[in-house]
Amino acid sequence: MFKKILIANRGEIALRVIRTCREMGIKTVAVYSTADKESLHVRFADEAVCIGKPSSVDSYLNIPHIMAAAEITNSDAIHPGYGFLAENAKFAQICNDHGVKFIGPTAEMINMMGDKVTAKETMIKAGVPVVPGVEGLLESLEHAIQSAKVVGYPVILKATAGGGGKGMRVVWKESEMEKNYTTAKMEAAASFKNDGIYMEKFVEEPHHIEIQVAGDQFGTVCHMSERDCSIQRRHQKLVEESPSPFMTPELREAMGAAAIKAASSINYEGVGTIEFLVDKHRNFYFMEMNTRIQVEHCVTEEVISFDLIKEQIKIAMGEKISGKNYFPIMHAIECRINAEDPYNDFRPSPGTIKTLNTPGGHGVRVDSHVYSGYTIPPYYDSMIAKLIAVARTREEAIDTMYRALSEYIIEGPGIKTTIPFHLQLMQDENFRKGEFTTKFMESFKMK
Ligand code: MV4
Repeated sequence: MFKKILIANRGEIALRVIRTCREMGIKTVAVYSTADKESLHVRFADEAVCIGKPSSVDSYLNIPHIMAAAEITNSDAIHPGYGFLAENAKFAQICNDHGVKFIGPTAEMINMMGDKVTAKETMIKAGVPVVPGVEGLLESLEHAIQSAKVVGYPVILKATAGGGGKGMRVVWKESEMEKNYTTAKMEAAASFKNDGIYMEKFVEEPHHIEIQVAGDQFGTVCHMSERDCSIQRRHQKLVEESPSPFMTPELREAMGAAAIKAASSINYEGVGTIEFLVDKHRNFYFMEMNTRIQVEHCVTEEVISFDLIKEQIKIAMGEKISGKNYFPIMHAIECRINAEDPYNDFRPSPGTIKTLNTPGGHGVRVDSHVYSGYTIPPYYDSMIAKLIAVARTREEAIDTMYRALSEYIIEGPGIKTTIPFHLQLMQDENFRKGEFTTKFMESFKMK
């Protein structure tokens, strides 16, 4: 039904979407900033339109420029990828109002899940377990102090318009409430133009486990099992895997059912992710829903052998999904290769790649937009590749990953990457045992 899809993104995800479109016989339109003129997504798309200057606000976030590109190319649909406009309800609405199908949920669904307090209230109504706390927004400092007495310290303050960890504050005792409440509110106002904050019990040393879901336009929802994303640093994921080493068949059954309940409660259309915190007793709590394809979708694709981008496009075209759930038949691990220096606080280190050797062989997948001679622009995020290892067992997947990382050469003046970090992680005793929580990176030291 779609003849042509415009991809409102760049980098590896733009390439990823182009690849599936090719396989489906759908024409593609790349949009690009002047900084990305030489990018592979521009080269591999059937058509390409320059949409502005390097800065994201002038290009990949510029709705009028993107809509103009969709119009002049006669595109049927827009794939937003992740980041940029992927969870912008206004953009989704504008696309659909202009007769260009937004490949993703409706503006209403994005809004509902984008406001975390609304999302939590919706989940409570649907019977999905949420982190204990106070319902609704905090009305005042006095309200925060009284609420914390009920919830019990430690508590965490979060921005309702936030997500992904921005503007969060942990409060350990009452004497620390005032300064944390004030800074959380100020940060929320500055970052999201919305100073609404809410309170939860702070779950100590949780696992971050998310469930992939898909829903069609006819109300059918299924889940595709979990990804463990506990290896994060400053709320940036570094490694994701599926299945989670912390998972049990019973927990997967329960979390899968809760995720389906969550997505069904809003008649969710598209692929999405339900993020849960899981405590040491394997109690799980809804945290937020991501209404987009995620960076780490590849690990799910590999363990269930399924093209999630194809599924997104089919759902957007109005096809029905089967409704059966998917369970891992393989083990996959993804390492994010960023142009960052792991010996120097993961500081971004862009530059021009002079030497590139990409790993391959059995059980190796590389999703990347870089090539020898490519200049990593300083304007966007620093992820330059995703390296995914797939095997029948976790142990073998780690061995394959280590081998692949050892073959990976990315060199150029000033360029540092996260490869040395991943090599050390794959040899870490606790990681190999599958013993890690979201606190893991706080104590990880590079050798
Ligand atoms: C929490 C939490 C503990 N208790 N909420 C961080 C990202 C954002 N989505 C929510 N986050 C957390 N919320 C409660 N009630 C701990 C974190 C958290 C975290 C979560 C997932 C992965 C890494 C993390 C690192 C620090 C804190």
